Amino acid sequence: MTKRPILIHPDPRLKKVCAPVPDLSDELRTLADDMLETMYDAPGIGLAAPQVGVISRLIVLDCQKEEGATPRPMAMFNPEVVAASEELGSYEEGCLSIPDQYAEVTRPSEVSVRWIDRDGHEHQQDFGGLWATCVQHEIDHLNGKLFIDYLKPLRRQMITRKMQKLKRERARA
Ligand code: K1U
Ligand code: ZN
Repeated sequence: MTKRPILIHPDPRLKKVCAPVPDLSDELRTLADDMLETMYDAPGIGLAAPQVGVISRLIVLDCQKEEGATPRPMAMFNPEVVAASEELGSYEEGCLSIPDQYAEVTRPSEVSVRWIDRDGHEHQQDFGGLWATCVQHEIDHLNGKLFIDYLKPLRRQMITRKMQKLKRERARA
């Protein structure tokens, strides 16, 4: 497994609507493994393919963040929210493409998600709590949407400027 560099906002690849994965291949399974390695190393609880520069509908997640909990890595190809609760919940979200910036985002508290696993089998499962928040955040990435797109324009602009500065500093280092 290989760790891949994570793109930092603003980057045009993070704004693209990703293409569905037509057929599973060893190349895509390797990408999923690399993304899990990259996510655990960051550390994070989710990662979407565009964050590593691949414009395909693939996400990985593992929201078992308590110490000592058994890891539950998931890779979802072509994930879709097929139902969402009317009840909403707020969570202070972060993003590995927007380091050290956090903001409250309100989303459906529970979602039912359909996806294809690494063996090509279709699944549908209901998610609540942090898993529901994270899977929606990751599917948003596949549609070119970042959590800062839910914020007021001024706050979004301030965060974007901070990220531009961070990228300039990293390029100089
Ligand atoms: O998509 C990403 O950029 C990953 C992001 C996922 C996410 C976090 C919070 C709410 C919704 C989605 C992250 O993993 S940010 C890092 C993070 O939240 C975390 C890191 C270590 C331990 C626990 C959480
Ligand atoms: Zn993110």
